[in-house]
Amino acid sequence: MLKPESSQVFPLANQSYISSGSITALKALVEVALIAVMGPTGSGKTTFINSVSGSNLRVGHDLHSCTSTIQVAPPFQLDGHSVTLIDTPGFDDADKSETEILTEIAACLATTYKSGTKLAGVIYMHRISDVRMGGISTRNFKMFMQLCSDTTLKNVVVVTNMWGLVEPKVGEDREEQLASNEGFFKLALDKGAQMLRHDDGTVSAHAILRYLIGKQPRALQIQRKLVDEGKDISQTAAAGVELNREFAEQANRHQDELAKLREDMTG
Ligand SMILES: Nc1nc2c(ncn2[C@@H]2O[C@H](COP(=O)(O)OP(=O)(O)OP(=O)(O)O)[C@@H](O)[C@H]2O)c(=O)[nH]1
Ligand SMILES: [Mg+2]
Repeated sequence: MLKPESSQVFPLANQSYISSGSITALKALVEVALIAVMGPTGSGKTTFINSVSGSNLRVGHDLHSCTSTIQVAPPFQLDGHSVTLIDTPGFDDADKSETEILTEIAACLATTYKSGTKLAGVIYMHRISDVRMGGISTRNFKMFMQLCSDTTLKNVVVVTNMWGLVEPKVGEDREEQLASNEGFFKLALDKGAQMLRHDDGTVSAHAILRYLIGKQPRALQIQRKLVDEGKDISQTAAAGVELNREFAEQANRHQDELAKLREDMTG
């Protein structure tokens, strides 16, 4: 009677039977979830990332912006997913212009998309302790919205944090205003974005991440424009808003200088 070769009967027991292709396939069984965290400077993006990923990225405790370049936290496991969080600088960074920040974020998003990884979602942090949704906050959110598109808003969570700094009733009233005012988050929520609370602990942070990792990963508008359509950053809607403003500011500065020159010449 023929004895079967042990390696044929138990092929996987033999190391040489596990090809590099199989290893890649096995690795793919662990779902990869890439999530970007955005929001104004000081809104708690890095603190949130450190609390769930166990990383030790630098957190700012003074008035100056802290995270000035994009940083990627080491991956961690959650519900069978390997979660990687991308920390971003706020568009209102103290040291860089909105155009510079936009270019950096866009380049990072384009690189990950080119490598075949779509975003499971995007978190937009907002401090519920903010007394006003002022010009800077509104502008930050507008820039953020330009990066997404209506179809990807389903993969967006507006996270309110710093609840411990406000009376619960005050926070709830603000949350209601933020959700119902078209100048704030209402339009995004109407199109599928979700608003969730984060209370400093990992329980709420995990709930937020679980909501996103269960979603079908999608490409953001800026990724499709830059990679699929081969456009330059200056040809995207996000850059359009920003560059128009910078040009307008430049024109105003030149007008002022011209007026001063005329005054000097006639006076
Ligand atoms: N009470 C409270 N404080 C927080 C929370 N999250 C962050 N902070 C504090 O807020 C400050 C700013 O936090 P960061 O995590 O550096 O904020 P950031 O959004 O990364 O800021 P930039 O890197 O400048 O864009 C720090 O002093 C944190 O300790 C929170 O959920 N509750
Ligand atoms: Mg930071």
